[in-house]
Amino acid sequence: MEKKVHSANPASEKLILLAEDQKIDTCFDRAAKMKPCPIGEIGACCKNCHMGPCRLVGKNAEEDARGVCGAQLPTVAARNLLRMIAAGTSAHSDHARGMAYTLLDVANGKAKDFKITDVRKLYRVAGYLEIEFEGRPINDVARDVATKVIEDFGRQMGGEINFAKRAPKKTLERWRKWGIVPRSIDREVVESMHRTNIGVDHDADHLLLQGLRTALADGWGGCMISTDITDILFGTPTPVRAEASYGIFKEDEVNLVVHGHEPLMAEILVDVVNEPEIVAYAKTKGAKGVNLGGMCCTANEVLMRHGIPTAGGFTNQELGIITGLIDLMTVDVQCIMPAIVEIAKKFHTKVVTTSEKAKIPGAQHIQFDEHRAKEVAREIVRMAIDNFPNRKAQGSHISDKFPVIGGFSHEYIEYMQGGTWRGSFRPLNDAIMAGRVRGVVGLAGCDNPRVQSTGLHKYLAIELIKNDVLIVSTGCGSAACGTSGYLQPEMALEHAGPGLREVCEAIGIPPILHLGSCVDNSRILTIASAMAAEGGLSDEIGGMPAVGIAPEWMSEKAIAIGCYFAASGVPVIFGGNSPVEASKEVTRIMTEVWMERFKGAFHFEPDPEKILALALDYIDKAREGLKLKKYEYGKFGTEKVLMDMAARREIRGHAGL
Ligand code: SF4
Ligand code: MSK
Repeated sequence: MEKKVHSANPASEKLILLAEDQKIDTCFDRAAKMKPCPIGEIGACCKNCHMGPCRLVGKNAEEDARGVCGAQLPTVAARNLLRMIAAGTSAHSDHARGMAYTLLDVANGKAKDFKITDVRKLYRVAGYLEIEFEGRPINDVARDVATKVIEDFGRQMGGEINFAKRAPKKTLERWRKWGIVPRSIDREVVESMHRTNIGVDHDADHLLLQGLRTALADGWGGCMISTDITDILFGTPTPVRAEASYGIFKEDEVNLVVHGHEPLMAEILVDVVNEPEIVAYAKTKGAKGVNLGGMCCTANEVLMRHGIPTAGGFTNQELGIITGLIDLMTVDVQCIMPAIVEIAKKFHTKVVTTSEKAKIPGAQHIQFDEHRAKEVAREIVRMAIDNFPNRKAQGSHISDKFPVIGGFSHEYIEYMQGGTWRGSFRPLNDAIMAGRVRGVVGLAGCDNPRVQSTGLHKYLAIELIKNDVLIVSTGCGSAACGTSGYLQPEMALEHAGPGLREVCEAIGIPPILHLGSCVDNSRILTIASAMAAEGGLSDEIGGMPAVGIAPEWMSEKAIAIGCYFAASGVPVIFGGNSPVEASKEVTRIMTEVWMERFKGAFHFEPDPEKILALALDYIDKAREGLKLKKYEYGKFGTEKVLMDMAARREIRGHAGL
């Protein structure tokens, strides 16, 4: 029998085999042993009260089966999905709340180790919030910005979240028509939990509309707030060189890894690890210095702004420890496997939890406090240094690593297309209109041990760019591309179709743009809005030749993200089995009804070839709907990419616009 390959990353596979040899249990073993519950997996189980859990199974389950209270499958499947959205939204948004509070503390002089790094971005955000900034002290503007976004968490008595109006007018009108503009983040989450409580909302469509409202509170609320405030505090990313995979760990330095999602402590660590006293202390223990690396989305945050290397995404967290080279791993919130503590015991690695919200039995807890940030960070770095002499020979010191170019923010992509004063999305829109770029795909979401981990990302990344589709990636999608070498512009350009390659070379961008962490999916929303405003394509996000794909998703946060893209007008395709498969009605609403109302849809498709075909079909149909030039590989005329106005008018003429 052919041996199963667990990961498409050869370095990960080596570590998985080593773990098997040493009888170290990893998520790959547990995934093989623990099959998903076939009832829960498809959304047919309800445990919302203690008359259940009720399993709505059987031949004609959709028509006949009822829980003890009488709830039928569409209700149960929709309620389950809504709870996933609420949980995902609360995770991103609680992270955003922490960022907003920190900005307020900085403005009030209470978080002395932080500062406002990007004043230009502060003014830009103040502009969105209609806050006067000209001639005012920076801290006053920052205080007003923080206060106004904090209102978005708990606003009472109706209203709309502030950033909803950053969406194209037509997109916002659709939301208003269907009553899904979020009032406030916490309110939508609370209402979702209320409506899914036993005996409240039983109408699947009505439940799913609340799902979209909650998801929009995530995308245009929590995620967008988090991205913007992180940019204000630590700088809006610009392209930066980094490295990815396990080879980032150094034999002769203390390896300190930041894992999780929140950037606050990681940002302080970036400064602290290079302090002369810290380096001198490391030398007293036989190390040359302290090497800071990252994992998952905390990694993405500091990679985007400082070029801190990443060891990879979700499924690399246990394997990283098996290298035997991590002296200390800090974990804050989200996507942290508690199993790392058990694996760490087999090596010398210390695991330190740092958030007041998250503890893991067996891990040491050192609470991060933004009011004495450097002090806490230094304590952690010293602990890592003290652990360096305990490093053992066991493990596997893997040397594979790839160069990565990250740091593509909305602002930078705009700047690349015209410079500081003339930045726009015109060249990209023109390239799409001319058929050089067939469309755009957001490749995002987790990597997953239930499939060949990172393999679906790799397959889709290469096939899409071959087909002249520009990729914007985030989260562990970016990590999967980075640890495969695809975030090296030269390597990606080699694979890209001729039209995409020409455009990328003309603008000076790679075919796969690393946009940041999971919360930075909000950058895709604002880029799509800017493309709509630029003209020549759709005048709303819906109808653009754009698709969202999360082929290996596993987190509830991914479901919230998928839903906010669908509500914003983007067809979304997730890999794996559908968590609402039990209900044809719920599936119909999420695909057909959402398409009619919002020009977005949410599909689940386990077969990667079908994901690719569906994505390209959506893109081509959108092109047809916009009356753009039919996409043909290698055929896009001879005109230059960066065209003058007459040439652009000519193309619009051909396109019948
Ligand atoms: Fe069963 Fe209804 Fe209770 Fe769900 S809410 S567990 S379907 S009785
Ligand atoms: S970390 S949510 S595994 S993308 Fe943002 Fe990765 Fe998915 Fe977590």
